Amino acid sequence: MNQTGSDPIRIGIVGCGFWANYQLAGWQELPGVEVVAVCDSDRQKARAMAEQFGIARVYTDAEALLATETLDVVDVITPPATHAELVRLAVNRRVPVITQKPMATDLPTSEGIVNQCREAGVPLFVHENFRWQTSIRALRQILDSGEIGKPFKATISFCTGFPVFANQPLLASLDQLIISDLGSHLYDVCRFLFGEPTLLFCRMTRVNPRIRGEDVANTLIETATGVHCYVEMSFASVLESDAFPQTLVTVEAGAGSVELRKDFELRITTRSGLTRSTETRVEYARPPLYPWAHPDYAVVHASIVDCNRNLIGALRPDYPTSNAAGRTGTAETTGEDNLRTVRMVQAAYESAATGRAIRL
Ligand code: 89V
Repeated sequence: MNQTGSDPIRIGIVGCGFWANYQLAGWQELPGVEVVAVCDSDRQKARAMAEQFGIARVYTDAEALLATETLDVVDVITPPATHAELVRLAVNRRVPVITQKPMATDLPTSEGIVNQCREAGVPLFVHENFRWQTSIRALRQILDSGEIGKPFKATISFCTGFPVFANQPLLASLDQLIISDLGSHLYDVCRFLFGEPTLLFCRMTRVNPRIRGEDVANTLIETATGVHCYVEMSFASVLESDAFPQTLVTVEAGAGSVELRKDFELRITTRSGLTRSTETRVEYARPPLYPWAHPDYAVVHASIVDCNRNLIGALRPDYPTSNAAGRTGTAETTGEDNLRTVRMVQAAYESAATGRAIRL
């Protein structure tokens, strides 16, 4: 028993790379959650991480981890191409599973993963954390309040020159890069803010000659609610003011607008009384600053905690969640839900290849 009044939630981690350090620290922020074992094919890496975080047991084989440990959930933090096989192993042992985004490298594999879990009755979640950023939640609250009216157009922007390949060298070797890695997040934010897409048109290019995939993509999305949302992303930008790793958003609506700017500034503009003039209110939606967060990624790392809390709430409906963590007992980013985001990623590549708009 623990301070949440029930048995600890036992987690096993597969993959001990750069991102796993923050995922593990994020789990350790949550009461009643215990990471009991870590696994990596590189024993040195697994040992180092276990030592750093005080984890009791180390494995080099995911099958052995699943066979030996009694787990409430296995958290898969490995490259996307390995997810399908690791989910299969978890399903064989009937252990609920979380994968990082993207769920897999293509839509058919993602559908296979979701179908397999559905048929076996094994819960599947995708760790999609951008929608859990404090500023994105605050923006959604403003939209839900109705204060600025019904949105009709928006821009979601993530353009940076930050050396992403220094910490995540695998990204430089991917045939499909920015739409898969970052577009997964941004399209999911588009769905979270404006609902499901109906039409999507995308252009992409590669600017950096030292990488394999595309590092720039521009997408125009129409949603069922009638919003035209322009999603721009770049790892090749040279800008006076680089907001990495913040997502900047502008929403225009019938009765006003809201801008999420650098440094988590929210500017809400509405009409003032009966005159045609406008007034702007400024708020700040800063993320919690965890001591373990990498200073360059603080906003993204903070959202790991709320995303994890939401996923645990679905496994243990009595788990204490804060308001920010959404409804207890319901995970927002289930495998089923995330398939809609994966379809957008696939549609973007199809649109970029054919020059056509894709209906969803
Ligand atoms: O959060 C992420 O998925 C990172 C980055 C911000 C570089 O896209 O890979």
